[in-house]
Amino acid sequence: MPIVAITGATSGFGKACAEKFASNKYDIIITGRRNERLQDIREQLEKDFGIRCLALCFDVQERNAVKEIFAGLPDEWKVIDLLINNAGLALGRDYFDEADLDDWDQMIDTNLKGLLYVSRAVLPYFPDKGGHIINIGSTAGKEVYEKGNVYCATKHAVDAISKAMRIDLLRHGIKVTAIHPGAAETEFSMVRFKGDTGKADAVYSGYKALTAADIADAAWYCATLPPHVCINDLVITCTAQANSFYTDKQ
Ligand code: NDP
Ligand code: 8X3
Repeated sequence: MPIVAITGATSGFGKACAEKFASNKYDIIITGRRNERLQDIREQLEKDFGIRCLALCFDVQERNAVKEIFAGLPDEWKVIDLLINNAGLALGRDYFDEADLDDWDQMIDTNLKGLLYVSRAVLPYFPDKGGHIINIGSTAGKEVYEKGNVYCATKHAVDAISKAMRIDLLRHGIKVTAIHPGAAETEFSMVRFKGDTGKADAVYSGYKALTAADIADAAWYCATLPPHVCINDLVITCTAQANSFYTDKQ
C-alpha cells in the first residue's frame, strides 16, 4: 500500500485528508500535538478502512524533535510516497503596530520553519526517483489583507518555498504541489481568535465556505495524476469568495 504522511491531522484539512486517503487504501502517518485526538483518529481510521495508521505526536516547531521522530520510524514505514505539509495556524487578526510578537513567532515557526523541518526529515524516505510533497498554502499567500500581516507573510513564504522546492527537488523526481485554499470552516478561526466563538463563527456566516472535505478532494486529485503530470499551484476558494478577502456577504 502507498504511504502518505500528513502533518496537522488532528482536525480540519489534515483529518479530512487522512480520511480521504485511508478510504482509498493508503496507509497513513498522522501527526499533531494533541496525542489523545491522534490516537482516537488512528483507531477510527484503522477500524473504518482496514488500513495501517501510525500516529506521531510532536510539535513541528521543534527542529530536533522532528528530526528524531522521523529518524526513528519503524522499518515498515520507511518508504513514504506522499507528504502533505498541512500543520499551520493564524494567531490574532491585528494591525501590524498592535499585534502580539509571540503570535508572530509562533506563526513563522509553525507555518514556515515547521514545514521546512518536516520536509527535510521526510525526504530520505521518498522512493527512488519519485515522491510528492503537497504544501498547504492559502489565498493569504497570494494577496495580503488588512490585519493579516504576518500570517499572510508566512503563507507568501509557503508559496515561494514551494516554487523553490519544485526546482531543487526535480533532479530526484519529486513532485511539489502548492494548494492555496480560501476561507474554509475548520477549527482555524477558533484558533486564530483564541476561543472567541462569536468572532470565529462570524468568519463563516452569510455564505457557504469551503469544507475540509473539499480540500481533501483537491489533494486527492493532485496526488493521483500520472507520473508525468504535476499540478504546481492550485488556488481554490468557495464560489462566494472572489479573492483572498472579498466575499459576497460584504
Ligand atoms: P485546524 O486548526 O482545523 O487544523 C490545524 C492543524 O495543524 C491541527 O491538526 C493542529 O494540530 C496542527 N498544528 C498546528 N500547530 C502545530 C504545531 N506547532 N505542530 C504540529 N501540528 C500543529 O485548521 P485548518 O485545517 O483549517 O488548517 C490547516 C492548514 O490550512 C493550515 O496551514 C492553515 O493555515 C491552512 N489554511 C486554512 C484555511 C481555512 O480557512 N481554514 C484556508 C487556507 C489555508 P494540533 O493542535 O493537535 O497540534
Ligand atoms: C486562511 C484563509 O482568508 O483567513 O488561510 O487568511 S484567510
